[in-house]
Amino acid sequence: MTISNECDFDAVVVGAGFGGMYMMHLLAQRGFKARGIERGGDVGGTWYWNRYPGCQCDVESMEYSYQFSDELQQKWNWTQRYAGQPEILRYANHVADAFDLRRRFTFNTSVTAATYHDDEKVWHVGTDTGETVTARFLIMATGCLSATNTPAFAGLNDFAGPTYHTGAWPHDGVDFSGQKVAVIGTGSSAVQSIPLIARQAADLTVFQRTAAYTIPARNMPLDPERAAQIKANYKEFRARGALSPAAFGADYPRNLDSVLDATPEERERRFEEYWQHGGFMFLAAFSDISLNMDANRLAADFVRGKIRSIVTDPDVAELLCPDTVLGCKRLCADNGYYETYNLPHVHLVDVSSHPIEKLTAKGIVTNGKEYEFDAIVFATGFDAMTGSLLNCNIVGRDGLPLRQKWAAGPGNYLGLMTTGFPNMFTITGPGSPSALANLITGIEQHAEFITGLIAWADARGHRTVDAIQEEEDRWVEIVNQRANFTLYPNCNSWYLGANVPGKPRVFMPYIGFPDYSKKLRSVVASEYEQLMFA
Ligand code: N01
Repeated sequence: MTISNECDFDAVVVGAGFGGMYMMHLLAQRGFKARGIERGGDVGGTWYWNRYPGCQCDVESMEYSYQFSDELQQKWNWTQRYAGQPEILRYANHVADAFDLRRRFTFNTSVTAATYHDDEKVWHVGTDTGETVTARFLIMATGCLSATNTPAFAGLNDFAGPTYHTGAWPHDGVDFSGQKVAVIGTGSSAVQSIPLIARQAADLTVFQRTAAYTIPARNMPLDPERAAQIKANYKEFRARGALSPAAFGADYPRNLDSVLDATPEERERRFEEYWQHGGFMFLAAFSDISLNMDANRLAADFVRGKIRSIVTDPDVAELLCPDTVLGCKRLCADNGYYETYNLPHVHLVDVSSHPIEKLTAKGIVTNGKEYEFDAIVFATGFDAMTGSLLNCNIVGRDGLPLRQKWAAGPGNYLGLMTTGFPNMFTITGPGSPSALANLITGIEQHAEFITGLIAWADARGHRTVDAIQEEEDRWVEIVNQRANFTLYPNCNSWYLGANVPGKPRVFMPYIGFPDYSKKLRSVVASEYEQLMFA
């Protein structure tokens, strides 16, 4: 590599999660001089921050792991079908040690500004420690779900007891024994943590605005024989995974038939089979659950039937039955979520028609009633996909802030580059399969694409690479057309930015990992003719 020495580094990588770590590994391997900056105290990203009880990955361990090193994937032994947060964090640390990555990052340091200087063709990256470093390339590996979202409730700071956000959980854990606890929210983080918080707390009240669909995860110790079988043909297993719509579920059949063509008996039998299998694959029981409203309603009816059969109080069961499109908000996977509401000390408060009015010193007020608590848990999610990028105050060519460019929604070519921000890349950015696919597979794909592109440009003496506005606009259109072909736009999900007041409503992830991969391969094969070099 020959990148100039006019700046401190060839590249700055922001984030030391799975994206930043692999990016750093590839840059180092190619001899690029790179510096990593990470807000947390160590590697792990999502798995460093989300330490709430019950936190586990909804993608099976044998698939939610790096594949770039066969030695790594052969040597590492997962213990569970779905790994929990502590095991995944151990894995991240193992990778950091095995590839000597930790020393390449500066921890406990946040990027506060990143400004492109067109005259030098260099990024100036400022941090909260007062340092500024310069680099030719800026690689944002800040994650899709990193910027926590706490609603601006009136009296937010008035509550006298401790408050916790699932996405920024204390490292030493929290002991809720003997306490009256509130959980606000019923998304994935709440669904995973509520059964465990209920085991500890003396009294637990869940504030639900939208009921979630959750399928039992059916987590269990990983069968060593199955692990050995996969390892014996790991490459083929990974290749099958990459051909799946969301880059996981390599060995599970995807049915091509319609729910609407099945007899009621066959429908029930198939739904039951997938319910028993557990987790996300429920959506693959028939081909049209995520595409056709009538098909979706039948699948949703099946899940509502399950809720009514599990939850003994019929009023609570009705409140827990979602009336939204199944899978439109991200499907959850649980370990005893609905069963938890059968416990006498667990209560459900519906805040759909009577929103939370305010927090007080003692607790939470809704519908004119004050509920008193010792502790409050915000399981209120994230400013997804764009929040962590915008928080870095990125300014591109001609002084254009990214926040201004994305005021009407994130324009991003391939989810990797945004016009006017030369030499800046977003790993699993908006416009890529990102959170609608196996994130580690998407991360590897992006890090390899970026490294290849930088090396290609460098070898030809190009100093900058930028996206082309027309290509970017067309790409945003494609991403939204693909979403409109499905039922995804039919709810207020974070995929659409609809969970954060004032955020533009634009569908952000690209649906369909195999088509996306094909597109990236064609861009490489055309020698990046859709990009602009200078
Ligand atoms: O956040 P969410 P999350 N008043 O946005 C409610 C990933 N993840 O942290 O639906 C009352 O899903 C909100 O209500 P509503 C995964 O991709 C992965 O649970 O907006 N309630 C909702 O119920 C997931 O999708 C794993 O009406 C309010 C909840 O808060 C993503 O992270 C595990 C409110 C937020 O749910 C986010 O999940 C966990 C208000 N003002 C998470 N504002 C893995 O398995 C918000 N809510 C890897």
